[in-house]
Amino acid sequence: MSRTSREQVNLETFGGKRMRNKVLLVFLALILAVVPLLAACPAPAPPPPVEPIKLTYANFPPAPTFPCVQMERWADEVEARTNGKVIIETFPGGTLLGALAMFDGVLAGVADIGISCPGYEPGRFPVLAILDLPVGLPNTEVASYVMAKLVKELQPPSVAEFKVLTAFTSAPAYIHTIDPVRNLEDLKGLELRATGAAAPILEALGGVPIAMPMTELPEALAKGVVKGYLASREVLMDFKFAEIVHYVTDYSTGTVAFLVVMNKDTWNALPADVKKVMDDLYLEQAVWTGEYMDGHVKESLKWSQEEHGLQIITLSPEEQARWDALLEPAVDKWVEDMEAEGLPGQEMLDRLYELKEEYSK
Ligand code: DTR
Repeated sequence: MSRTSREQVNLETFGGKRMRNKVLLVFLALILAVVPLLAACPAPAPPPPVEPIKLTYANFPPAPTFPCVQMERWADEVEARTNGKVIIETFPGGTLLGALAMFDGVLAGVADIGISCPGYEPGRFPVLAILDLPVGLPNTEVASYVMAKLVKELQPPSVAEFKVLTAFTSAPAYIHTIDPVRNLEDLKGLELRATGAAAPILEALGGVPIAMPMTELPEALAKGVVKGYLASREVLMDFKFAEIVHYVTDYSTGTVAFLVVMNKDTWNALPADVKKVMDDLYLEQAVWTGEYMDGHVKESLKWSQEEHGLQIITLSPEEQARWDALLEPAVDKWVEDMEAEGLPGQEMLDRLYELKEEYSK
């Protein structure tokens, strides 16, 4: 190859470099021109927001009471565990449905979810009355565990038209009175509010039961329609009953069952993952409520004693034996009633005692 031709070659190479630089410059200019244009373009539209599933939850007593406290906890848990896919609108204080309209209201779809005491409607939930019997459930946590397990295992026909979301009990009920009740003689003929299974219990002890939901008790006490009541001891503080009743007789007459139900059509329309969240909460919520309630009863007793001089009357062992003897037939009667209906009353009762042992261990 001659010198000239080599230079030629070099010149060509140089010329090629210049050309490439030009292309690069044009390319850069293009990018600089296009980027601001791209930035100005609207981003692709996000997918339309998925509307959360809104469910209504009706409750009958005022917001600070334990049925409502547990409702708010359940609602928060469902909202958190479904990442906001479900929103629960809560209605405390009978603002959507009152105690006696609750179960039918949920069936009719007035509320998606509702809570009440089966015992408020005598005869409607005969199997569940087992939880209202004086069967010696020591505290709310144990009683609520037993209740939730029994409802699941027994599947009583009376609850088949609902989806049961959870089931628990109130704390054990005691006799609260304006005048002291130290023995059966003091109780004889005394008119006290007692509802559901508590009514025959009070009758067996010689008192006169007057039935009404908890929400009607403040007025009945204030007007002197009743001289006290059978109920769990947290209401001394939550309903300020300690301002009127000054004595609690230290004898547990049993718990009161609560049922939280959902309208079946609402349930069937829920996505599987939401159903799972609610099913997973079934037993957990019952035990949570029991623990909360037991702590709250202690607080209520302390407040009532310190602020209102509440006195707790202890029965002598002989007196207690007299009361126990009178209440034994109430349990036997429930078993007989079940057997008469062709239901395994004794087996159900045995299972209750088994579950009580199982959880107490
Ligand atoms: N013991 C049942 C149920 C009950 C207990 N505490 C509360 C508070 C608010 C409403 C009902 C209840 C009863 O006596 O009605």
